[in-house]
Amino acid sequence: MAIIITAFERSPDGGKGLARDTRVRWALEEVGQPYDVRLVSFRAMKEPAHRALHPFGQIPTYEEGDLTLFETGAIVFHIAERHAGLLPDEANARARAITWLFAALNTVEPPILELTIARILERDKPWSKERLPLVEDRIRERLKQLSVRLGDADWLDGAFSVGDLMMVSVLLRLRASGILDEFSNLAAYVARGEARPAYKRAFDAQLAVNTGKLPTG
Ligand SMILES: N[C@@H](CCC(=O)N[C@@H](CS)C(=O)NCC(=O)O)C(=O)O
Repeated sequence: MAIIITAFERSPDGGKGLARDTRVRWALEEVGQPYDVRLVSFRAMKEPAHRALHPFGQIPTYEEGDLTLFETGAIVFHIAERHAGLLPDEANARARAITWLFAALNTVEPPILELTIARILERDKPWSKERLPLVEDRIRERLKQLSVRLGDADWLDGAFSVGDLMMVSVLLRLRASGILDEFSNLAAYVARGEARPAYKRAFDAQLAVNTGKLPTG
């Protein structure tokens, strides 16, 4: 069954791979599933045809036959469940990998998103300068805890899993802030994720879209 995902026609990051279609592309590359991409403009994302796929008018979406999904956590989990390569076979190890997937999205990503909001959307507010260090410190606190848990391991729980894929994707959004580099084991962890051939293929595919070349599938 052909898989179709949606992505920005032009990503606001200009192709740095921070738009969330990259995580879905990465998961599909890890499990060796080909996919097509439908590019959508900001305007089209808010129109009824796209909202029928994604109630919040966002990307990415995932279509496979009569199945339509939104939310990268759900999409990546679906891919990991259906295809070998992102979840361990052993039941408890599998449950732990899924725990890291949730931890990435529910515990680590929220303060990182707050930083984006504080830096971009709230930049002009009179209280912005006071709020920014508070948000940054909340991220540091989370990263410190994650850094302790990772220690000198390559991945969060044994072999690379869907939990690492999501955690690396979430942490990547921090690189420009410099905060990631304050935690050398986490910076190395993210670099290990980026060095995976599947990540490189996913990154190159979104870069091609955003630099005006034809999308790759
Ligand atoms: N929680 C959602 C977030 C989706 C999301 O924020 N997508 C962004 C692109 S990375 C988007 O479509 N932004 C445009 C908008 O919200 O109007 C997920 O993980 O899929």
